[in-house]
Amino acid sequence: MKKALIIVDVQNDFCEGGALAVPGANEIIPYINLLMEDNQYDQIILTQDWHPANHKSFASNNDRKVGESIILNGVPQFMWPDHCVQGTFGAEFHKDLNREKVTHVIQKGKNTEIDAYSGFQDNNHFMKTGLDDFLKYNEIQLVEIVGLAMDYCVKFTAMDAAANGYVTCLHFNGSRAVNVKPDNGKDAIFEMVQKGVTILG
Ligand code: VGL
Ligand code: ZN
Repeated sequence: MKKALIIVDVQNDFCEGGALAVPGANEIIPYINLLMEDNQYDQIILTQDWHPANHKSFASNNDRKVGESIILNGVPQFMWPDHCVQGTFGAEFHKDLNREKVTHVIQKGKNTEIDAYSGFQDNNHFMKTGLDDFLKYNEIQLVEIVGLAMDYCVKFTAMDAAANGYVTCLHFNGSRAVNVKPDNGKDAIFEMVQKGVTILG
């Protein structure tokens, strides 16, 4: 059985000191590096949040405050601080993440009009990113998922992986939630389990 590790959005803006810092984010980096050292994966894929500066998920581009919600092209959209702007330091992968064994990178959130939490597709399910095609082409049957943030991009990537027919496991210890509301991380676990994702310790 061929296995892939999907490392979601381990970028400076989601790490300590970043524009959208996820509590405890830096702690998962050594854990992820150890997983990769095991040489058990046929593919190691990074996803990268990669927004144009005028992206509509940014509060600043909608005359809104961070934390508000709007309807953007028919889909609820949380208003985020500016983050992961293409070509900036904040969008770069954290320097401590070992990228030697990475085989593929998927950039997402490039369309100004719609956000993309999942590594597989836009939030309006309009455009696929190429991740599913890549996994199918490489005959991957099982995916393990780690990264940031467990209640947004990790959750939607894991649920889409399960929906697309992959045996899907989330490494709880390799993920951290942003917890805009205190229970979001815990709720995300329940949602993922309901959608067929296995949680590993
Ligand atoms: C993410 C909020 C906005 C994530 C990306 O990587 O979880 N969250 N953009
Ligand atoms: Zn984003």
